[in-house]
Amino acid sequence: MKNFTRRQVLMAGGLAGMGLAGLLSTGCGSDSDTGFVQTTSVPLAPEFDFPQPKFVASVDGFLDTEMTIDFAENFIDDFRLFTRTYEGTIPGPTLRLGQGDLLRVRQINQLPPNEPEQAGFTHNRPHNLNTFNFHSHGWHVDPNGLSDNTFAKFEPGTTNSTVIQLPTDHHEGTFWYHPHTHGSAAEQIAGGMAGFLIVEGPTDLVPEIAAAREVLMMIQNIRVDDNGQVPEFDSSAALRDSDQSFFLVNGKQTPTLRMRPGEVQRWRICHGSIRELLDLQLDGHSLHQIAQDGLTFSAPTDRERILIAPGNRVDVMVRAGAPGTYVLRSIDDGFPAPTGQVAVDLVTVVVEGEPLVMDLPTQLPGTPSLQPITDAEIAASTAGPNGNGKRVIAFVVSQGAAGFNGDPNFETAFRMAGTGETPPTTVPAGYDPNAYADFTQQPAVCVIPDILPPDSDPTWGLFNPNVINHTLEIGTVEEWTICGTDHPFHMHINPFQLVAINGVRLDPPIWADTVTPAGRTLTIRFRPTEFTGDAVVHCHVLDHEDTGMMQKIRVKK
Ligand SMILES: [Cu+2]
Repeated sequence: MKNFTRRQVLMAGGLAGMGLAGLLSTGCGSDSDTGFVQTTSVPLAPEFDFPQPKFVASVDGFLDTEMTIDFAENFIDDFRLFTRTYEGTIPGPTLRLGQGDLLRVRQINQLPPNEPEQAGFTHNRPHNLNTFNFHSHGWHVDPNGLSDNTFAKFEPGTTNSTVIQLPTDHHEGTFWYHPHTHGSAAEQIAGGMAGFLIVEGPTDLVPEIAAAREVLMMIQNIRVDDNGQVPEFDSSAALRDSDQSFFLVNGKQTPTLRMRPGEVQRWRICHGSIRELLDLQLDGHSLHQIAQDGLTFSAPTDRERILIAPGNRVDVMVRAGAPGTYVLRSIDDGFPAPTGQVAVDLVTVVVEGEPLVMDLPTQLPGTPSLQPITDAEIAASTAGPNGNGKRVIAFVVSQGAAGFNGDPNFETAFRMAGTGETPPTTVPAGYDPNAYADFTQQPAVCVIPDILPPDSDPTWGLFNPNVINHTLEIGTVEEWTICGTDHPFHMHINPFQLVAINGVRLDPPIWADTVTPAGRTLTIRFRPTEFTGDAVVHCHVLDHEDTGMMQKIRVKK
């Protein structure tokens, strides 16, 4: 650990009576047990009983931990869940590290053997639901070997280690881990398999942030049948009458968070779910956003509402107003997209007790490891199949695709198309890749036939692990247009800069790793750095990803 982290400052400042060894041990502890996040002498909320995930933290630059993955019982009031979990809990334990730290997670797969593959098996269907791997969502790390390897398979009855070296200049902030095996991610995450990855760093040392209580909020949409078990999803992952959908925050339904009037807290919010957009707002309060997807801004941005897709994280500072009861909720008023958002109460915030005087931060360290990508660089780029640094990504939904495998549960196909060096299979009649490379007519570039001709290859545009859809080169820059649909776009390994929405420039652009078009056309720019190897881009509606809405990228030197 080269840079100071808040934990080091804590250590330097002494932890009277707290027992440093116990505090920083790799055993699990809860925040309320250890006071780990209590970094200030200011008396905060009178009773802080908000549920927080258990955590493990690195010691001397190394976090070595072990997790057992098995079915476990958890309860929402009297309703019994029986789902795949990390360590038996929803969410799994939080893993806290510093920049430059090494993470090793031994994962013991105690799940039962997978169901045998049925006749007519295709890998773009839910399958091998008890096989998983470990994805460090948002981390800029090696995608190969034991590291953030999306193609690894941890089979039932085996123990596997994930070993990830964080670069010393790695962006600090709020990230999350979850399984990412094609065919089983949605069912596993819908049952609760997700946990925070926190990378500590300079943002934690901003005085107003260091003084604020840190509150983790893992939002999970648990989708189960009436027996509390995750069903095998069909192509719409639709809920049947007997199914249940719960939005939990740290494993609880609408838990209560107490604040004192004037108290400032730092909330790390993660949408650790498989689908649905959340349009966050807190009654009567502004959300002072300091980071998106773990990437710290250079100054806070005041937001009345923040639209997040599954996979997104937002860090916000909140200053409690007058005593009273408020709700952190997601609203659905049909904006910006007519569909996709969900209205749900997430956290009840009770403001009570003696007032406090606390300040909001005005300056932030930004994310120095990310260099903005200029118009001139894009204009000069010769990267990609068109030789101009530009590509189009189109999410294509073939609804009721006639003859699509003849499977009534999967009559809708979720495809990714647009610019591609190697279209996976026969290009269907009427599809001209060059027709979608005209960047002067947005969003017309995104017009792609919904329903394919009957004689087209039904696997066209579906994930094929043997095909590299996009070859990227270290150090080059690219600009991609993500077409206006409802599918959140996530790129592994390298964050990107969202520079325009519907062709209108954002000032300033926003770094992210997941964006939601919500019916809009998005323009992103990125620069692959440091890590070569294979990874993926995909729709972060994870049942879409499992059924084929994913492409393989290869980063070369
Ligand atoms: Cu999708």
